[in-house]
Formats: sequence, structure tokens, C-alpha cells
Amino acid sequence: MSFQRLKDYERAVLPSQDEISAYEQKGWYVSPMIIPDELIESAKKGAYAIYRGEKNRDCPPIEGPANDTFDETKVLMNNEYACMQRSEIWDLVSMPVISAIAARLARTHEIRLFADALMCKFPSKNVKEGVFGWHTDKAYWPSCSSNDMLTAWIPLQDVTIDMGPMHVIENSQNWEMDEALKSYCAAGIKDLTALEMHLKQTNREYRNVPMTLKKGQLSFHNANTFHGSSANTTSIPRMTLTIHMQDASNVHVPAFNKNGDRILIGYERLAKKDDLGNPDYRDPAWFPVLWSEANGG
Ligand SMILES: O=C(O)CCC(=O)C(=O)O
Repeated sequence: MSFQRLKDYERAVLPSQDEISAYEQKGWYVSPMIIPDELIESAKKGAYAIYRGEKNRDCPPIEGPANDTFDETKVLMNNEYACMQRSEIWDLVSMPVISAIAARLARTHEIRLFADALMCKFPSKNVKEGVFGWHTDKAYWPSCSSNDMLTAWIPLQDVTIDMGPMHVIENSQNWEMDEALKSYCAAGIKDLTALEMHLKQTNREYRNVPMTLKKGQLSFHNANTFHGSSANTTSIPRMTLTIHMQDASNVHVPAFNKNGDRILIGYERLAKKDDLGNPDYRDPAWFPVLWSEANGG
């Protein structure tokens, strides 16, 4: 697959050099409207099939990563590797222009899937429910060598400010993670104001940017960009599909916790092993190539 394989209107929306530089500076990028309505509506049908436990792809059991069944009392439902379970979700995850944009932003010749996550945030009047605490994706991936990995965030309907959109902290991908920042950035912390108070007190310049997107748009953020989201206070569920992506350079590096125990993240437990016995981040079953310029791009 190469840039030549894109349709004319898709090639026209690839980020310009200025937009790539802005992404590198800010840690996030929002695309124009590029995803056809039919693809999103079909992905939504696939999502509800997953909630009913119906797969139409030949997917090995997903042991470890989240894979919820329909339950409104959970407020947040999370289904990882939804694209391996339903063809409608795979069609969206594998849409070439999405990974072509990612490749441009990460200045890489190849994009591989790391994981995807179908999320549904149900309406909640309790503002502490349905909160994603501030975090970086990289904090969950200590065994990934690359700092250029990135995540695409795709709303399956318009996301307005009262639906608990994802927010990013602009420029935070360049901050060194000191102990104080780490303590405010565990996703378990439901008080989103605590980090912002810390940033103000320590005179950090930052901008909190909500990803209020129209259906058909998507956002990208670097794996080191802080992000989180608050409750959905509307009356409709907020459904999104997140695609975590590896750039060409990413390889597994053994990671250990403070006690010296090996950390194995959920996704890599599923993957086959490489010659050294480590998880193979090129395993085509779980980490397929979504974009490559190798074939003449
Ligand atoms: O959808 C959200 O609000 C946050 C998603 C997120 O944090 C993630 O996918 O890493």
C-alpha cells in the first residue's frame, strides 16, 4: 500500500509540512472531514454486534485486554481489538487515509496496528462517572522503544463539549515526566482539575484543548501527549474508536517494575514470540501493517 493508492480527495487532505511541524510542536492534530458516513454507520452496527458477543472475523480469544459485553451500569464500556472481531470495525481501522496521515505525522514509512479500542461512554449526571483521568498512552507501553507512536481518536457521532470529549494538554509530549507529573497523571485519578492546578502552581505553560469533532473527522495525538476526558452529561451515548499505532521503528524492549519484575502489557501477551523469546511487535495477527510505502510509494 502506498500514497499512490489513495483517492484524489484523500491525497488532498494529507497534512502539509506546516501541519506536520505544528503536530510535532503541539502533540495533536485534527483532520478535516474524511471518513464517509456509511463507514461510520457500519462500524456502529459492528460495535453493537460485539456488545451482543457476535463476531464475524476469525479472531482467537482475546484474553487480557478489555472486551465488555453490553452493560449501561458500567458507564464506560471498552472493547479492545474490536477490529479483530468485526469486519465493519476492521474496515474503519484499515482505511488507508487514516494510517497515511499517521505516517506523515510520525514521519515514518510504515504504520502497524498496536491495538484498537471501541469505547462507549453512557450518559451520566454524576460528573465523577465516565471520567478518563489524565494519562499518556506511552505510560502504559513501557516496553515500546519508540516515542513516535501515535493514536487516532475517531468519534462515531458528533462529539460536543458536554459529551465528555477527549481533551489534550498541548505541548505536554515534550515534558519530562518528573515524579510530581507522574502522580497527577495516573489514569485512575478522577479529579481532572488536580493536574491543571499543579501546572498552574508550577508555572507551566499549557493549553487544554477539547477534541470537539464532527462525525467524519478524527484527531491524532502523540503517545506522550497527556489526555483525558470528563463525564458525558448529554442523553446520548458517546461512542468512539481509538486506534493505537506503531511507527516503523518501534520494537519491544524488556521493561521491569520497581521490584524488578518483568512488565508484559496486555496486547503483547497475545502476540507470537520473536527469536529471543520476546513479544514480536511485527506479529501480523495482532500488529498488522496498516500502511507501507515499501511497495513503490
Ligand atoms: O476517549 C477518551 O475519552 C479517552 C481515550 C483514551 O484515553 C485513549 O484511548 O487512550
